[in-house]
Amino acid sequence: MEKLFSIPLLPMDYEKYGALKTRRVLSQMKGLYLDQEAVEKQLAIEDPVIYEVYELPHPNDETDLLANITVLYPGKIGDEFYMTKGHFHLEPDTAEAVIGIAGSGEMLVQNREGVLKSLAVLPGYISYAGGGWGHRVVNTGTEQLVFFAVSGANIIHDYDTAAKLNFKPVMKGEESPHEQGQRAEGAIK
Ligand code: M6P
Ligand code: ZN
Repeated sequence: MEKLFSIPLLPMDYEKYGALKTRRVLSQMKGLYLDQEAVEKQLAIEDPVIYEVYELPHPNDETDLLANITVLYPGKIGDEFYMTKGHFHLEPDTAEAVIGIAGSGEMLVQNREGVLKSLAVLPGYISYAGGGWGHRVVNTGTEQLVFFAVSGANIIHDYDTAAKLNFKPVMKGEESPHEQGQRAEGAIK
């Protein structure tokens, strides 16, 4: 494959360019929500799509980049906003950068010692999580949250560590790490 491509971020017709679409529904991630009663109540009605990931075509080679666009739907399970599963990168534990395209949300980042911070996911923002920071994106708005994420092409997603740390889900009406002054904004530390 030629290691060259150029794709418009909008409109969201990435499949036309060979992107692989993966759909994540609530039943595939139900253990991650704190309010299990709300999960069961929702599943008894329907199993909603929480997010879709479009993986742009890339060679799975250590010299390349994994470039994904995620569409995270607005909504809540009980008081907890819709969110991605969240993961760490196993070796090579490389960084990930997220660029907001539409909507509003947060990237919660947590290291293996459990320190939790939050980065903005908004149009015009780039948020960078260095190696060692597990990450989960939460849609705190009322529109679709669309973001572009890029990391090393040969990363291995580690969902188990993230599930054990159980990134704190962000709840409506509750102070997020943003408001608690833990927002890692601006300076590169
Ligand atoms: C972003 C990237 C991907 C990830 C996706 C969904 O696009 O971080 O690597 O797969 O979000 O996140 P998760 O895999 O944690 O559900
Ligand atoms: Zn990642």
